[in-house]
Amino acid sequence: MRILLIHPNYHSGGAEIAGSWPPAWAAYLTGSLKDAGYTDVSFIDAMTNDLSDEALAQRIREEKPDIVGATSITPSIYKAERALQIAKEVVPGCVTMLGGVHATFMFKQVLSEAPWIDLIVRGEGEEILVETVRAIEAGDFDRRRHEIKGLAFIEKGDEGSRILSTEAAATVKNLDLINPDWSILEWSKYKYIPLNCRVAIPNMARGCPFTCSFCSQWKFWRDYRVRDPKKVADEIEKLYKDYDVRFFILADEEPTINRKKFVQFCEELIARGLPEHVQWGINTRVTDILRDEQLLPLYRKAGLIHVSLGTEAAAQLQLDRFNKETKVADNKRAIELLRNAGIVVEAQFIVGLENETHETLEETYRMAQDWKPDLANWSMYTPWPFTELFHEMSDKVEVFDFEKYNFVTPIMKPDAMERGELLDHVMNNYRRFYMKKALFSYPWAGTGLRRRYLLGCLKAFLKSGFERKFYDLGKVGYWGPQSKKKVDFHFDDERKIAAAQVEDWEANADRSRKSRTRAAEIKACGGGEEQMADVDTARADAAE
Ligand code: B12
Ligand code: SF4
Repeated sequence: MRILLIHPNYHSGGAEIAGSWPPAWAAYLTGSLKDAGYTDVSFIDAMTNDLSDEALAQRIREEKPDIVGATSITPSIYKAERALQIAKEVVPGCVTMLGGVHATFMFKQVLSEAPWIDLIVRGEGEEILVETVRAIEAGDFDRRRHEIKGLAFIEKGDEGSRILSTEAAATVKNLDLINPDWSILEWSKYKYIPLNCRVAIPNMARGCPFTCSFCSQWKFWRDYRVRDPKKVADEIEKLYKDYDVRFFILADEEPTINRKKFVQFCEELIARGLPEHVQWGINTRVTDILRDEQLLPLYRKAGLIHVSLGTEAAAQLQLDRFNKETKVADNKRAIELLRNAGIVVEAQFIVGLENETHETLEETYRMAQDWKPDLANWSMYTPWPFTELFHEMSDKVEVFDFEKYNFVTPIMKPDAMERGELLDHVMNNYRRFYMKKALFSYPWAGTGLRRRYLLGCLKAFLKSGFERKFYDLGKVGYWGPQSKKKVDFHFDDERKIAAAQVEDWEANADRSRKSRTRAAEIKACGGGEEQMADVDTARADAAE
């Protein structure tokens, strides 16, 4: 079996400004395939190599694959669909499959708009993929596909075609059994601009026990699982020794909730002397930082240099609407603690909901000044169609061109302003924030690594600004405040939610209404709280 994996060539002017990043999914899936005996695996990173459709077609033709798999997040979906269409065109007999968060939740949409995709893998890919490849190899996939959990596909029958999905597969229970194969990546291509070195994205924990209303990740990974910290340290050591990786971010949503394991991980890195060579970053929650005040020096000693905090909003009402379970005052304190520990801290704001005004945008800027993070980010609220918040406000979502669902394009139009004005105010926040940092903060941040890191971040910002890639400003034609009325986000109005997808949502809403009624009935007849899924229990499990 020749298996080819493709990372689609999608770009947007957000996180990419910090460099070119290696696709972890390809390493994790290749590792599982190889462990199962499928060693003929190759990988095309069309994104990093910026491959045109023609160049991609040529590469696929050369590979002559039996199976082609691509990944998808919401904004890369059309590029992923197209990559698989190209695969079918140049190698008509190959099996095409798609995985990733967007395909997982939107399989009805995807199979409606891209019927050339043979199957969708829903959820974590490692185990489902191996089972599927075995069935394809045995030649009985058409029969077995109904039995393999975690798939979706089009079934053609006498009465037409319909989209079917099998039962959801279980999550990978023992993450330590996955041996990612990092050798599948072309390492010379991956560079982290702030430290001018190679970068990797290993995974220590999967899942998040919180349930923020704007976020899809807790739904995707479901239960929280964490790897043996020693094994993660082995992996970091290998990445450093074999591939000269000197910076990594943990791919995790919530790496610190299990404090014991996180501390063990840090101690393991220190014991191996890795922090002398390798620095790293995480995304985490404000509440964990407050909890770990005393441990922050240890985290720094282990090489943790960058913490991105989901501070999200300047107003408590908005935090509550996001179901964030934090307080505005907590944000300021967490930032202060991280800075005192010598860790670079980044505050993330989500802006651009329907109730955004110039005053609320200004408030986020004032908060950024007051809290004093080293870096600040204003992400445009993006209504992932599989989140609570999307369904709550779906009558206000007008744009279904998923390619623009990327944190940098204003998908929602605030009631009080045009999208161009929103972009302009956000740019104004960035200009003022980073101008002050460049003049009065970064150059004077001591002489060590912290200063070098901050100046490196500034360089990445300036580079993307100069190339007009930041927030896709070049693409949308933004040239400063004078152009705010003329920017064009090039939304494709033809893109709509497919009928099959709408039916699926309606059926789900109906199911959850019924299950709520059932739960209420059980409670009313004395069943008690413990009969219902409990987020707090999940959190306690995660923290163990
Ligand atoms: C690292 C990262 C990046 C890196 C990308 C590195 C790379 N080249 O892959 C950088 C920093 C560049 C980046 C950029 C962006 N990112 Co990003 N990123 C992440 C992050 C933190 C980790 C991704 C990861 O590696 N996870 C670990 C791997 C193992 O998981 P996975 O990719 O989901 O793969 C598993 C399954 O999905 C499945 N699977 C996936 N693909 C396939 C394919 C097949 C064939 C099969 C069988 C299975 C399968 O199996 C895998 C193993 O179980 C996630 C959040 C998260 N924790 O996942 C956000 C995340 C993926 N990013 C997101 C976004 C929006 C973006 C940007 C658009 C933001 C921006 N404007 O900058 C850009 C888009 C970049 C691009 N051109 O594609 C969103 C996507 C949300 C959504 N609903 O689509 C996420 C989920 C963050 C969030 N909080 O919402 N990102
Ligand atoms: S804490 Fe982060 S990953 Fe978890 S649900 Fe909230 S936003 Fe998503």
